[in-house]
Amino acid sequence: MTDLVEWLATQTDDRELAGAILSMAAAGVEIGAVLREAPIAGQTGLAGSDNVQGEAQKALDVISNDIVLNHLRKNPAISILVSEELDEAVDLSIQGRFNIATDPLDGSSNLDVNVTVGTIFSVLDAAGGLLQKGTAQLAAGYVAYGPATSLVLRVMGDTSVFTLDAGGRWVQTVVAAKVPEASGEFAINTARERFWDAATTGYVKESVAGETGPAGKRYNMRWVGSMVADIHRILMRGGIFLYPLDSETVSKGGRLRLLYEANPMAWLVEGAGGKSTTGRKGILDVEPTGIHQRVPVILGSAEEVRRVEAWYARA
Ligand code: P6P
Repeated sequence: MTDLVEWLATQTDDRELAGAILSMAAAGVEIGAVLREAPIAGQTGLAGSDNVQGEAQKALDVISNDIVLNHLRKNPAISILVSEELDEAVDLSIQGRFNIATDPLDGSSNLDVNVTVGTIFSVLDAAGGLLQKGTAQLAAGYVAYGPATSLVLRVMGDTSVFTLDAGGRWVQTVVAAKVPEASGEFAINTARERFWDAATTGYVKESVAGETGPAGKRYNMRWVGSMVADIHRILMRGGIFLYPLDSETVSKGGRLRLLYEANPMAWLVEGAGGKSTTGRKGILDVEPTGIHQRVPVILGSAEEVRRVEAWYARA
């Protein structure tokens, strides 16, 4: 079976770009090992600090961020790190060619109940600075710490999936992920219904109306509350993920972050034939204004995303 190093050689001739990706993959291996033992080490609790978002940091958020920093500091090709866990961007190497934006441990509120969480990352050309549109990404990926430890990665071509084997080697298990065009599964936090706009309300109501409703088919709902887990399911079997703008998040621009959640996930989903939108425009076309900027996130099966876009067009 093909491994990560062999596959990267087929995706880019740029050895330093491959090296930047391998540094994040190596951080993922180390973070996964820490997570597997965390309940024993008593590390699933709070760190006693807040991140720039004002969210209480888990001890493992801080530990994961430190692991990423340690791996990137050792790679002279990495210029700047943007992390959800750090208020400011960190300068790592003056001659570095790449910037990395990462959420080192997304979904960490699920750690104490042993639900899949992940490390999300985006690779940008340092020459373009930090605030580049998602279309400018050179690569993006995530590590999903689940029953298996999976690395989902896209350079410029297909979105591929690797599984960590017992020897610590990333073995390719999906050559080219394909998000089915149609799906009968949506992922949204329905407890937020009272905050939804007309488009979100219309799309969900149409979906739950089932076979006799306007959508003409039965839907199921899944919401893990861990973006990596929800997106991985969609990449593997289709579906649509919605964290739309609502009356409570509108003042902040949304809930999820553009540089290190929305952009990398949109890059991966679109590389597998899916679609992404803020409701009004493609996520990858959003012009960033800040390193911790938030955006509405709707992505997954193209047919479903188009249905949501049609609701926004009517609104
Ligand atoms: P809610 C986790 O905190 C996260 O950032 C994403 O991983 C996840 O999709 C979302 O927030 C969950 O949000 O509204 O269910 O708490």
